[in-house]
Amino acid sequence: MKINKSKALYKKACRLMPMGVNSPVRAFRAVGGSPLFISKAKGSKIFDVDGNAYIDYVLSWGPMIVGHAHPAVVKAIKSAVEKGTSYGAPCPQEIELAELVMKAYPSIEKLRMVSSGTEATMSAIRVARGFTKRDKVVKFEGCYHGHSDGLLVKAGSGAMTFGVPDSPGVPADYAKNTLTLPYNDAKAFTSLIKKEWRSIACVIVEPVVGNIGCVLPKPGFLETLREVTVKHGIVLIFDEVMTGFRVAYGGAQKKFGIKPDLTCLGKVIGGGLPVGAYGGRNEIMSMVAPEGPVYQAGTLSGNPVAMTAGIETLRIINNKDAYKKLEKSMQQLEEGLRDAAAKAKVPTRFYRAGTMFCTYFTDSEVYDYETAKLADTAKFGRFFINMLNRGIYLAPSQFEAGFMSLAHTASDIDKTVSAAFDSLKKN
Ligand code: KE4
Repeated sequence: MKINKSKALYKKACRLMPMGVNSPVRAFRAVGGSPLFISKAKGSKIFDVDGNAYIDYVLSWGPMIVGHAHPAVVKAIKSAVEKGTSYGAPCPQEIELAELVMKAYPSIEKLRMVSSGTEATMSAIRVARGFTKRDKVVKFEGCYHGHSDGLLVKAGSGAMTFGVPDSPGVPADYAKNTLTLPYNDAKAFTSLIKKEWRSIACVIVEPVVGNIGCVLPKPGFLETLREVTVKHGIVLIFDEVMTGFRVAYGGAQKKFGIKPDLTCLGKVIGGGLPVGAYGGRNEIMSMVAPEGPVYQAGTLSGNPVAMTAGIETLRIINNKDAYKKLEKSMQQLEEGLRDAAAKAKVPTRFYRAGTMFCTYFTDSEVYDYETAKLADTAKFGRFFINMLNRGIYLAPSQFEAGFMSLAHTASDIDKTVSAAFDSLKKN
């Protein structure tokens, strides 16, 4: 692929933005090569400024589940924009989107719209602390819940797994209130809670982990989180920013039959515009200002144009046929990629939950952060570049998930599978 225009733009961008990007993963550091500048997107495809077309499995990191520039979504946004872009006051669209979300997530009795997944998780943790009057938060290694200070924390060396900052700029004081455990380790979780429950406000978890690739919960893991948190009055927060409407219309909580106390959403509910949301049990959410004392606010929260994009997107996927089509496409992709790896004799492990997936370059099972890290990232990097040169745009990191949309056709997937076979043979 000729990408001279992207390269020239990237050089300029690097003088203006940190490593030329507005979000780190876009810089292609994990895979090498120069990031592509995208000029437009339509359906399952994105087009770079040099005119190259790619079948897109990043889909803006999940939101574009109906495909890019869906005619109904574009039409709805256009008409919304003509009525003004932001009021800073309540509008009917907030009610409409809230009703759609709450119908799909019965555990959400009251919700608050925000403008990103980070805001959603940060706010959910604050209200859990306000509700329980406790300070500590439990999270799991490898789970990413956005970039608020208290969540950029990794397991400390201490036996009590007290958190230490996972980024400069996060004060040790913040980090020490975040306890980090291995994902899928129900035993470690139960024993930590037994010791520390009196000071623990909440447990936050990606019910399917999309930020170390795609890691599924072991049978009984989520059930243990639910059972132990109920017993000790700890708020269980499902971070469904990625899994929401992706692993099922009703999210991971529907798929696994677990009712969390709070849920965080984002991505799909904005249909490509900035929307996040957090919500759950009424007695917890009534703590949120101005109804309650826990402060949280946002200039563009509930923005009429963003709400409209979310409403239209959910309307399109809110039917059995949509998920039947998504499932059929995912099965075709899964079988094809497994088959390609077997034929090319390259050891890989493929995991998926609904329409989020990951191929690990490893021949051992991946069930947490430590086992995901055993994957051969150099091999993944070569695979990524080979696929890009064949017109397939995957997530530029071994530790990210890929996504499917309603716009992907059987021939898109056939092309993806044959590109994968050629790339794996070359790998
Ligand atoms: P945002 O603040 O990026 O809208 O959402 C943060 C977030 C929260 N929770 C989960 C489970 C998430 O996956 C995310 C964001 N996901 C990343 C992809 N790994 C967004 C892409 C990026 O950071 O550029």
